[in-house]
Amino acid sequence: MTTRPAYPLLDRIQTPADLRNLSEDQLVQVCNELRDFIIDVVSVKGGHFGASLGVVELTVALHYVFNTPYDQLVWDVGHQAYGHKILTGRKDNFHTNRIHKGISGFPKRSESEYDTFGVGHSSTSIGGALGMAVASKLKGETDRQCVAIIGDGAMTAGMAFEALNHAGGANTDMLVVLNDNCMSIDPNVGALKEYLTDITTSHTYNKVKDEVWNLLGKISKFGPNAQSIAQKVENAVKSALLKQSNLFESLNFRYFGPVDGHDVERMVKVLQDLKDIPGPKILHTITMKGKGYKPAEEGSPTVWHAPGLFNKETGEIIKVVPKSPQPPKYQDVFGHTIVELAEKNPRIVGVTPAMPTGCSLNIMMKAMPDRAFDVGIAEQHAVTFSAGMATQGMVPFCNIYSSFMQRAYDQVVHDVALQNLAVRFAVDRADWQVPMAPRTTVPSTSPTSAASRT
Ligand SMILES: Cc1ncc(C[n+]2csc(CCOP(=O)(O)OP(=O)(O)O)c2C)c(N)n1
Repeated sequence: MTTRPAYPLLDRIQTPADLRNLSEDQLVQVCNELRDFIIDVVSVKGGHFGASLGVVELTVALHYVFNTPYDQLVWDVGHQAYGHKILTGRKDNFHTNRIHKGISGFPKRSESEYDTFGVGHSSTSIGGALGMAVASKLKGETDRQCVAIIGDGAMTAGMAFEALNHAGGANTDMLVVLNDNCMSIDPNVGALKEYLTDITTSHTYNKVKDEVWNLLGKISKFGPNAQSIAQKVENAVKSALLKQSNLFESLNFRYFGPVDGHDVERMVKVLQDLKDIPGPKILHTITMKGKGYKPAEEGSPTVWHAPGLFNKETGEIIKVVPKSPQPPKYQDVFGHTIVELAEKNPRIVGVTPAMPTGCSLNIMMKAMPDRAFDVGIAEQHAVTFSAGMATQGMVPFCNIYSSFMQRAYDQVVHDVALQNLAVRFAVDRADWQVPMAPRTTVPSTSPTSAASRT
Protein backbone atom coordinates (compact mmCIF):
# COMPACT_ATOMS: atom_id res chain seq x y z
CA MET A 1 0.00 0.00 0.00
CA THR A 2 1.32 3.43 -0.89
CA THR A 3 1.09 6.27 1.56
CA ARG A 4 -0.35 9.40 0.04
CA PRO A 5 1.93 12.37 0.25
CA ALA A 6 0.48 15.31 2.09
CA TYR A 7 -0.25 18.61 0.39
CA PRO A 8 -1.03 20.81 3.39
CA LEU A 9 -2.05 23.97 1.54
CA LEU A 10 -3.35 22.36 -1.62
CA ASP A 11 -5.61 20.08 0.41
CA ARG A 12 -7.33 23.19 1.74
CA ILE A 13 -8.16 24.49 -1.73
CA GLN A 14 -11.49 23.21 -3.00
CA THR A 15 -12.15 26.27 -5.15
CA PRO A 16 -10.12 29.32 -6.18
CA ALA A 17 -11.93 31.30 -3.45
CA ASP A 18 -9.94 29.22 -0.93
CA LEU A 19 -6.75 30.09 -2.80
CA ARG A 20 -7.64 33.77 -2.64
CA ASN A 21 -7.99 33.50 1.14
CA LEU A 22 -4.30 32.66 1.42
CA SER A 23 -1.69 35.36 1.84
CA GLU A 24 0.64 36.19 -1.03
CA ASP A 25 3.62 34.77 0.80
CA GLN A 26 1.96 31.34 0.86
CA LEU A 27 1.72 31.16 -2.92
CA VAL A 28 5.19 29.76 -3.49
CA GLN A 29 4.29 26.82 -1.29
CA VAL A 30 1.00 26.33 -3.14
CA CYS A 31 2.96 26.22 -6.39
CA ASN A 32 5.39 23.66 -4.99
CA GLU A 33 2.56 21.44 -3.78
CA LEU A 34 0.63 21.79 -7.02
CA ARG A 35 3.71 20.81 -8.99
CA ASP A 36 4.34 17.80 -6.72
CA PHE A 37 0.72 16.73 -7.05
CA ILE A 38 0.86 16.83 -10.86
CA ILE A 39 4.11 14.83 -10.85
CA ASP A 40 2.68 12.29 -8.37
CA VAL A 41 -0.45 11.64 -10.39
CA VAL A 42 0.79 11.93 -13.99
CA SER A 43 3.76 9.65 -13.31
CA VAL A 44 1.39 6.78 -12.48
CA LYS A 45 -1.66 7.66 -14.57
CA GLY A 46 -0.14 9.25 -17.67
CA GLY A 47 -1.23 12.35 -19.57
CA HIS A 48 0.30 15.59 -20.70
CA PHE A 49 3.09 16.71 -18.46
CA GLY A 50 5.66 19.34 -19.43
CA ALA A 51 3.20 22.07 -20.36
CA SER A 52 1.21 21.89 -17.10
CA LEU A 53 4.39 22.02 -15.01
CA GLY A 54 5.45 25.09 -16.97
CA VAL A 55 2.34 27.08 -16.11
CA VAL A 56 2.02 26.24 -12.41
CA GLU A 57 2.89 29.77 -11.25
CA LEU A 58 0.85 31.37 -14.00
CA THR A 59 -2.17 29.23 -13.09
CA VAL A 60 -1.93 30.07 -9.39
CA ALA A 61 -1.44 33.77 -10.11
CA LEU A 62 -4.39 33.91 -12.52
CA HIS A 63 -6.82 32.28 -10.09
CA TYR A 64 -5.44 34.39 -7.25
CA VAL A 65 -5.87 37.71 -9.04
CA PHE A 66 -8.99 37.12 -11.13
CA ASN A 67 -12.41 36.47 -9.70
CA THR A 68 -12.97 33.10 -11.34
CA PRO A 69 -15.41 31.74 -12.44
CA TYR A 70 -17.05 35.16 -12.93
CA ASP A 71 -13.90 36.31 -14.69
CA GLN A 72 -13.29 34.08 -17.68
CA LEU A 73 -10.01 32.21 -18.24
CA VAL A 74 -9.71 30.58 -21.65
CA TRP A 75 -6.89 28.05 -21.99
CA ASP A 76 -5.56 27.37 -25.47
CA VAL A 77 -5.36 23.68 -26.46
CA GLY A 78 -5.95 22.87 -22.79
CA HIS A 79 -3.19 20.28 -22.42
CA GLN A 80 -1.57 22.65 -19.90
CA ALA A 81 -4.69 23.07 -17.76
CA TYR A 82 -4.08 20.34 -15.17
CA GLY A 83 -3.18 22.89 -12.49
CA HIS A 84 -6.35 24.80 -13.34
CA LYS A 85 -8.42 21.62 -12.95
CA ILE A 86 -6.80 20.78 -9.64
CA LEU A 87 -7.45 24.25 -8.21
CA THR A 88 -11.05 24.25 -9.41
CA GLY A 89 -12.56 21.37 -7.50
CA ARG A 90 -11.16 18.40 -9.41
CA LYS A 91 -8.17 17.51 -7.25
CA ASP A 92 -9.83 14.46 -5.73
CA ASN A 93 -10.88 13.19 -9.17
CA PHE A 94 -7.67 14.04 -10.89
CA HIS A 95 -6.51 10.41 -10.78
CA THR A 96 -9.36 9.68 -13.25
CA ASN A 97 -7.91 12.09 -15.80
CA ARG A 98 -8.48 10.81 -19.37
CA ILE A 99 -10.03 7.56 -18.16
CA HIS A 100 -13.47 6.39 -19.31
CA LYS A 101 -16.04 8.15 -17.12
CA GLY A 102 -13.27 10.15 -15.50
CA ILE A 103 -12.45 13.78 -16.01
CA SER A 104 -11.41 15.04 -19.41
CA GLY A 105 -7.77 15.75 -20.19
CA PHE A 106 -8.86 19.14 -21.51
CA PRO A 107 -11.14 21.93 -20.29
CA LYS A 108 -14.74 20.98 -20.99
CA ARG A 109 -17.73 23.22 -20.40
CA SER A 110 -19.98 20.40 -19.19
CA GLU A 111 -17.41 19.41 -16.57
CA SER A 112 -16.98 22.64 -14.67
CA GLU A 113 -18.13 26.24 -14.61
CA TYR A 114 -14.43 27.16 -14.50
CA ASP A 115 -13.91 25.56 -17.93
CA THR A 116 -15.19 28.46 -19.96
CA PHE A 117 -14.45 26.99 -23.39
CA GLY A 118 -14.02 23.44 -24.70
CA VAL A 119 -10.60 22.94 -26.24
CA GLY A 120 -8.19 20.35 -27.66
CA HIS A 121 -7.50 21.89 -31.03
CA SER A 122 -5.20 24.84 -30.82
CA SER A 123 -5.38 28.59 -31.27
CA THR A 124 -9.02 29.21 -30.36
CA SER A 125 -8.47 30.98 -27.05
CA ILE A 126 -8.17 34.57 -28.26
CA GLY A 127 -11.27 34.31 -30.45
CA GLY A 128 -13.23 32.62 -27.66
CA ALA A 129 -12.18 35.14 -25.03
CA LEU A 130 -12.89 38.01 -27.42
CA GLY A 131 -16.43 36.69 -27.95
CA MET A 132 -16.89 36.53 -24.19
CA ALA A 133 -15.52 40.06 -23.72
CA VAL A 134 -17.81 41.51 -26.38
CA ALA A 135 -20.81 39.64 -24.95
CA SER A 136 -20.02 40.87 -21.43
CA LYS A 137 -19.94 44.44 -22.66
CA LEU A 138 -23.24 44.07 -24.50
CA LYS A 139 -24.79 42.65 -21.32
CA GLY A 140 -23.46 45.53 -19.24
CA GLU A 141 -21.10 43.33 -17.23
CA THR A 142 -18.29 45.81 -17.60
CA ASP A 143 -16.39 44.54 -14.58
CA ARG A 144 -15.97 41.04 -16.01
CA GLN A 145 -12.43 40.23 -17.13
CA CYS A 146 -11.70 37.92 -20.06
CA VAL A 147 -8.29 36.34 -20.37
CA ALA A 148 -6.87 34.07 -23.08
CA ILE A 149 -3.80 32.01 -22.20
CA ILE A 150 -1.99 30.92 -25.34
CA GLY A 151 1.39 29.30 -26.00
CA ASP A 152 3.97 30.53 -28.48
CA GLY A 153 3.25 27.43 -30.59
CA ALA A 154 -0.49 28.05 -30.71
CA MET A 155 0.22 31.68 -31.53
CA THR A 156 1.62 30.60 -34.92
CA ALA A 157 -1.85 29.76 -36.23
CA GLY A 158 -3.88 32.01 -38.47
CA MET A 159 -6.86 31.81 -36.11
CA ALA A 160 -4.88 33.48 -33.34
CA PHE A 161 -3.97 36.36 -35.63
CA GLU A 162 -7.51 36.66 -36.98
CA ALA A 163 -8.67 37.18 -33.40
CA LEU A 164 -5.87 39.62 -32.54
CA ASN A 165 -6.75 41.63 -35.62
CA HIS A 166 -10.42 41.74 -34.61
CA ALA A 167 -9.79 42.52 -30.94
CA GLY A 168 -7.25 45.23 -31.71
CA GLY A 169 -9.56 46.87 -34.22
CA ALA A 170 -12.50 46.76 -31.83
CA ASN A 171 -10.36 48.04 -28.93
CA THR A 172 -11.88 45.34 -26.73
CA ASP A 173 -11.07 45.11 -23.02
CA MET A 174 -9.27 41.81 -22.79
CA LEU A 175 -5.97 40.27 -21.79
CA VAL A 176 -3.94 37.75 -23.77
CA VAL A 177 -1.24 35.96 -21.81
CA LEU A 178 1.36 34.68 -24.23
CA ASN A 179 3.08 31.79 -22.51
CA ASP A 180 6.40 31.59 -24.31
CA ASN A 181 8.52 28.52 -23.67
CA CYS A 182 10.06 28.44 -27.17
CA MET A 183 8.42 25.07 -27.72
CA SER A 184 5.46 23.71 -29.57
CA ILE A 185 5.48 19.90 -29.13
CA ASP A 186 8.72 20.10 -31.09
CA PRO A 187 10.79 23.28 -31.09
CA ASN A 188 8.63 26.15 -32.29
CA VAL A 189 9.27 27.42 -35.81
CA GLY A 190 8.95 30.52 -37.93
CA ALA A 191 9.54 34.24 -37.92
CA LEU A 192 7.31 34.86 -34.90
CA LYS A 193 9.56 32.65 -32.79
CA GLU A 194 12.61 34.69 -33.86
CA TYR A 195 10.73 37.88 -33.09
CA LEU A 196 9.78 36.73 -29.58
CA THR A 197 13.35 35.68 -28.91
CA ASP A 198 14.57 39.12 -30.02
CA ILE A 199 12.25 40.87 -27.60
CA THR A 200 13.16 38.51 -24.80
CA THR A 201 16.90 38.84 -25.20
CA SER A 202 17.15 42.58 -25.79
CA HIS A 203 18.88 43.68 -22.58
CA THR A 204 18.58 47.41 -23.19
CA TYR A 205 14.90 47.07 -23.91
CA ASN A 206 14.27 45.01 -20.81
CA LYS A 207 16.22 47.28 -18.46
CA VAL A 208 14.50 50.47 -19.59
CA LYS A 209 11.15 48.70 -19.78
CA ASP A 210 11.46 47.72 -16.09
CA GLU A 211 12.21 51.30 -15.15
CA VAL A 212 9.25 52.54 -17.18
CA TRP A 213 7.03 49.91 -15.59
CA ASN A 214 8.00 51.03 -12.08
CA LEU A 215 7.48 54.65 -12.99
CA LEU A 216 4.11 53.82 -14.50
CA GLY A 217 3.03 52.08 -11.32
CA LYS A 218 3.74 55.27 -9.41
CA ILE A 219 2.14 57.66 -11.91
CA SER A 220 -1.04 55.63 -12.43
CA LYS A 221 -1.96 56.11 -8.77
CA PHE A 222 -2.66 59.78 -9.57
CA GLY A 223 -5.75 59.11 -11.66
CA PRO A 224 -6.88 58.67 -15.28
CA ASN A 225 -5.10 61.72 -16.74
CA ALA A 226 -1.81 60.68 -15.28
CA GLN A 227 -2.47 57.21 -16.66
CA SER A 228 -2.84 58.48 -20.20
CA ILE A 229 0.36 60.53 -19.91
CA ALA A 230 2.10 57.46 -18.56
CA GLN A 231 0.82 55.40 -21.47
CA LYS A 232 2.21 57.90 -23.97
CA VAL A 233 5.60 57.87 -22.25
CA GLU A 234 5.59 54.10 -22.23
CA ASN A 235 4.67 53.82 -25.93
CA ALA A 236 7.29 56.34 -26.96
CA VAL A 237 10.03 54.61 -24.97
CA LYS A 238 9.02 51.19 -26.20
CA SER A 239 8.97 52.05 -29.87
CA ALA A 240 12.21 54.01 -29.62
CA LEU A 241 13.82 51.04 -27.98
CA LEU A 242 12.54 48.45 -30.33
CA LYS A 243 13.57 50.67 -33.26
CA GLN A 244 10.57 49.27 -35.07
CA SER A 245 6.95 49.08 -34.07
CA ASN A 246 6.11 46.22 -31.78
CA LEU A 247 4.14 43.56 -33.65
CA PHE A 248 1.36 43.41 -31.07
CA GLU A 249 1.27 47.16 -30.52
CA SER A 250 0.82 47.62 -34.23
CA LEU A 251 -2.34 45.52 -33.88
CA ASN A 252 -3.49 47.95 -31.16
CA PHE A 253 -2.60 45.64 -28.26
CA ARG A 254 -0.56 47.10 -25.44
CA TYR A 255 2.41 44.84 -24.99
CA PHE A 256 3.77 44.08 -21.50
CA GLY A 257 6.72 41.91 -20.72
CA PRO A 258 8.62 39.80 -21.04
CA VAL A 259 8.21 38.68 -17.42
CA ASP A 260 9.49 35.60 -15.62
CA GLY A 261 6.46 33.34 -15.54
CA HIS A 262 7.93 31.29 -12.70
CA ASP A 263 8.03 34.18 -10.25
CA VAL A 264 4.56 33.82 -8.78
CA GLU A 265 4.71 36.94 -6.62
CA ARG A 266 5.78 39.07 -9.56
CA MET A 267 3.09 37.50 -11.73
CA VAL A 268 0.45 38.40 -9.14
CA LYS A 269 1.64 41.99 -9.07
CA VAL A 270 1.77 42.31 -12.83
CA LEU A 271 -1.69 40.79 -13.32
CA GLN A 272 -3.12 43.06 -10.64
CA ASP A 273 -1.70 46.08 -12.48
CA LEU A 274 -3.02 44.89 -15.82
CA LYS A 275 -6.54 44.39 -14.45
CA ASP A 276 -6.98 48.14 -14.21
CA ILE A 277 -5.74 48.95 -17.70
CA PRO A 278 -8.50 49.12 -20.34
CA GLY A 279 -8.31 47.94 -23.96
CA PRO A 280 -6.58 44.96 -25.53
CA LYS A 281 -3.39 43.93 -23.72
CA ILE A 282 -0.85 41.20 -24.17
CA LEU A 283 1.38 39.94 -21.39
CA HIS A 284 4.43 38.03 -22.60
CA THR A 285 5.59 35.52 -19.98
CA ILE A 286 8.69 33.40 -20.26
CA THR A 287 8.43 29.88 -18.88
CA MET A 288 10.07 26.51 -19.23
CA LYS A 289 8.28 23.31 -20.16
CA GLY A 290 8.73 20.70 -17.43
CA LYS A 291 9.82 23.34 -14.89
CA GLY A 292 10.56 21.93 -11.45
CA TYR A 293 11.07 18.30 -12.47
CA LYS A 294 14.74 17.77 -13.20
CA PRO A 295 14.50 14.91 -15.73
CA ALA A 296 12.03 16.97 -17.77
CA GLU A 297 14.06 20.17 -17.44
CA GLU A 298 17.21 18.41 -18.56
CA GLY A 299 15.64 16.01 -21.05
CA SER A 300 13.84 16.56 -24.32
CA PRO A 301 10.72 18.74 -23.92
CA THR A 302 9.23 16.80 -26.85
CA VAL A 303 9.57 13.51 -24.97
CA TRP A 304 8.24 15.08 -21.76
CA HIS A 305 5.26 16.69 -23.52
CA ALA A 306 3.29 13.48 -22.85
CA PRO A 307 5.78 10.86 -21.64
CA GLY A 308 3.38 8.11 -20.58
CA LEU A 309 4.08 6.52 -17.21
CA PHE A 310 7.41 7.17 -15.51
CA ASN A 311 9.28 6.49 -12.32
CA LYS A 312 9.13 9.85 -10.60
CA GLU A 313 12.19 9.15 -8.44
CA THR A 314 14.52 8.26 -11.32
CA GLY A 315 12.77 9.93 -14.26
CA GLU A 316 12.85 6.66 -16.17
CA ILE A 317 10.02 6.46 -18.69
CA ILE A 318 8.24 3.11 -18.45
CA LYS A 319 8.02 1.46 -21.85
CA VAL A 320 4.83 -0.51 -22.42
CA VAL A 321 5.82 -3.82 -24.01
CA PRO A 322 2.94 -5.21 -26.07
CA LYS A 323 1.95 -8.80 -25.31
CA SER A 324 2.12 -9.83 -28.95
CA PRO A 325 4.27 -8.52 -31.82
CA GLN A 326 2.79 -5.35 -33.31
CA PRO A 327 2.95 -4.06 -36.87
CA PRO A 328 5.12 -0.99 -37.34
CA LYS A 329 3.39 2.27 -36.60
CA TYR A 330 1.85 4.27 -39.45
CA GLN A 331 4.10 7.25 -38.72
CA ASP A 332 7.27 5.16 -38.77
CA VAL A 333 6.36 3.64 -42.12
CA PHE A 334 5.57 7.13 -43.41
CA GLY A 335 8.76 8.70 -42.08
CA HIS A 336 11.10 6.07 -43.56
CA THR A 337 9.20 5.60 -46.81
CA ILE A 338 9.11 9.28 -47.71
CA VAL A 339 12.89 9.48 -47.32
CA GLU A 340 13.33 6.35 -49.43
CA LEU A 341 11.10 7.77 -52.19
CA ALA A 342 12.60 11.25 -51.97
CA GLU A 343 16.08 9.84 -52.51
CA LYS A 344 14.88 8.56 -55.88
CA ASN A 345 12.67 11.52 -56.83
CA PRO A 346 14.09 15.02 -56.24
CA ARG A 347 10.61 16.56 -56.59
CA ILE A 348 9.23 14.93 -53.48
CA VAL A 349 8.79 17.25 -50.51
CA GLY A 350 7.25 16.68 -47.06
CA VAL A 351 4.97 19.00 -45.08
CA THR A 352 3.73 18.87 -41.49
CA PRO A 353 1.77 21.41 -39.46
CA ALA A 354 3.77 21.27 -36.20
CA MET A 355 3.86 17.48 -35.74
CA PRO A 356 7.31 16.48 -37.05
CA THR A 357 8.02 13.98 -34.28
CA GLY A 358 4.44 12.68 -34.09
CA CYS A 359 4.26 11.96 -37.83
CA SER A 360 7.97 11.08 -38.16
CA LEU A 361 8.67 13.73 -40.81
CA ASN A 362 11.57 14.59 -38.50
CA ILE A 363 13.43 11.74 -40.21
CA MET A 364 13.23 13.60 -43.53
CA MET A 365 13.89 16.97 -41.86
CA LYS A 366 17.16 15.54 -40.66
CA ALA A 367 18.10 13.80 -43.89
CA MET A 368 16.94 16.52 -46.32
CA PRO A 369 16.32 19.71 -44.37
CA ASP A 370 15.57 21.81 -47.44
CA ARG A 371 12.80 19.48 -48.62
CA ALA A 372 10.85 18.88 -45.41
CA PHE A 373 8.75 21.66 -43.91
CA ASP A 374 7.28 22.19 -40.46
CA VAL A 375 4.94 25.13 -41.09
CA GLY A 376 3.75 25.70 -37.49
CA ILE A 377 0.28 24.90 -36.13
CA ALA A 378 -1.27 25.84 -39.44
CA GLU A 379 -3.17 22.99 -41.08
CA GLN A 380 -4.94 25.23 -43.57
CA HIS A 381 -1.67 26.76 -44.66
CA ALA A 382 0.02 23.34 -44.82
CA VAL A 383 -2.55 22.23 -47.42
CA THR A 384 -2.49 25.43 -49.50
CA PHE A 385 1.31 25.59 -49.35
CA SER A 386 1.44 22.01 -50.62
CA ALA A 387 -1.00 22.92 -53.41
CA GLY A 388 1.23 25.82 -54.41
CA MET A 389 4.21 23.52 -54.69
CA ALA A 390 2.16 21.03 -56.72
CA THR A 391 1.39 23.74 -59.31
CA GLN A 392 5.12 23.86 -59.96
CA GLY A 393 5.46 20.14 -60.55
CA MET A 394 6.72 19.26 -57.08
CA VAL A 395 5.35 16.14 -55.40
CA PRO A 396 4.20 17.18 -51.91
CA PHE A 397 3.34 14.68 -49.22
CA CYS A 398 1.30 16.53 -46.61
CA ASN A 399 0.92 14.64 -43.33
CA ILE A 400 -1.91 15.79 -41.09
CA TYR A 401 -3.48 14.07 -38.09
CA SER A 402 -7.05 13.14 -38.95
CA SER A 403 -8.79 15.31 -36.36
CA PHE A 404 -6.64 18.35 -37.12
CA MET A 405 -7.48 17.86 -40.81
CA GLN A 406 -10.93 19.18 -39.92
CA ARG A 407 -9.30 22.59 -39.94
CA ALA A 408 -8.36 22.24 -43.59
CA TYR A 409 -11.39 20.73 -45.34
CA ASP A 410 -11.95 23.83 -47.41
CA GLN A 411 -8.34 23.97 -48.51
CA VAL A 412 -8.43 20.29 -49.49
CA VAL A 413 -11.51 20.93 -51.64
CA HIS A 414 -10.87 24.45 -52.92
CA ASP A 415 -7.10 24.56 -53.26
CA VAL A 416 -6.31 20.93 -54.07
CA ALA A 417 -9.26 18.91 -55.37
CA LEU A 418 -11.01 21.52 -57.52
CA GLN A 419 -7.72 22.36 -59.21
CA ASN A 420 -6.89 18.72 -59.62
CA LEU A 421 -3.49 19.21 -58.02
CA ALA A 422 -1.41 16.19 -57.06
CA VAL A 423 -0.97 16.62 -53.32
CA ARG A 424 -0.55 13.33 -51.44
CA PHE A 425 -2.17 13.35 -48.03
CA ALA A 426 -0.93 11.06 -45.30
CA VAL A 427 -3.72 11.15 -42.76
CA ASP A 428 -2.33 10.06 -39.44
CA ARG A 429 -4.04 8.87 -36.21
CA ALA A 430 -7.22 7.91 -38.05
CA ASP A 431 -8.32 5.41 -35.39
CA TRP A 432 -8.26 2.45 -37.71
CA GLN A 433 -8.11 -0.09 -34.89
CA VAL A 434 -10.83 1.47 -32.74
CA PRO A 435 -14.27 -0.05 -33.32
CA MET A 436 -16.81 2.54 -34.46
CA ALA A 437 -19.49 1.31 -32.06
CA PRO A 438 -20.22 1.20 -29.25
CA ARG A 439 -17.96 4.20 -28.81
CA THR A 440 -18.45 4.35 -25.05
CA THR A 441 -16.63 1.07 -24.50
CA VAL A 442 -13.36 2.57 -25.69
CA PRO A 443 -11.39 3.93 -22.75
CA SER A 444 -10.07 7.39 -23.40
CA THR A 445 -6.60 6.18 -22.45
CA SER A 446 -6.49 4.19 -25.69
CA PRO A 447 -3.22 5.03 -27.47
CA THR A 448 -5.21 6.33 -30.42
CA SER A 449 -7.76 8.30 -28.42
CA ALA A 450 -8.45 11.94 -29.15
CA ALA A 451 -6.41 13.00 -26.15
CA SER A 452 -3.31 11.17 -27.33
CA ARG A 453 -3.51 12.97 -30.66
CA THR A 454 -2.51 16.24 -29.13
C1 LIG B 1 -5.19 22.37 -34.63
C2 LIG B 1 -4.17 21.62 -33.83
N1 LIG B 1 -3.04 21.17 -34.42
C3 LIG B 1 -2.12 20.48 -33.70
C4 LIG B 1 -2.31 20.23 -32.38
C5 LIG B 1 -1.33 19.38 -31.60
N2 LIG B 1 -0.69 20.12 -30.51
C6 LIG B 1 -1.08 20.01 -29.23
S1 LIG B 1 -0.20 20.92 -28.18
C7 LIG B 1 0.75 21.49 -29.43
C8 LIG B 1 1.85 22.44 -29.13
C9 LIG B 1 1.35 23.70 -28.52
O1 LIG B 1 2.43 24.54 -28.27
P1 LIG B 1 2.24 25.79 -27.35
O2 LIG B 1 0.98 26.47 -27.71
O3 LIG B 1 3.48 26.59 -27.40
O4 LIG B 1 2.04 25.16 -25.91
P2 LIG B 1 3.12 24.41 -25.00
O5 LIG B 1 2.89 22.95 -25.19
O6 LIG B 1 4.49 24.83 -25.45
O7 LIG B 1 2.84 24.86 -23.64
C10 LIG B 1 0.37 20.95 -30.67
C11 LIG B 1 1.03 21.21 -31.96
C12 LIG B 1 -3.50 20.70 -31.79
N3 LIG B 1 -3.81 20.49 -30.50
N4 LIG B 1 -4.40 21.40 -32.53
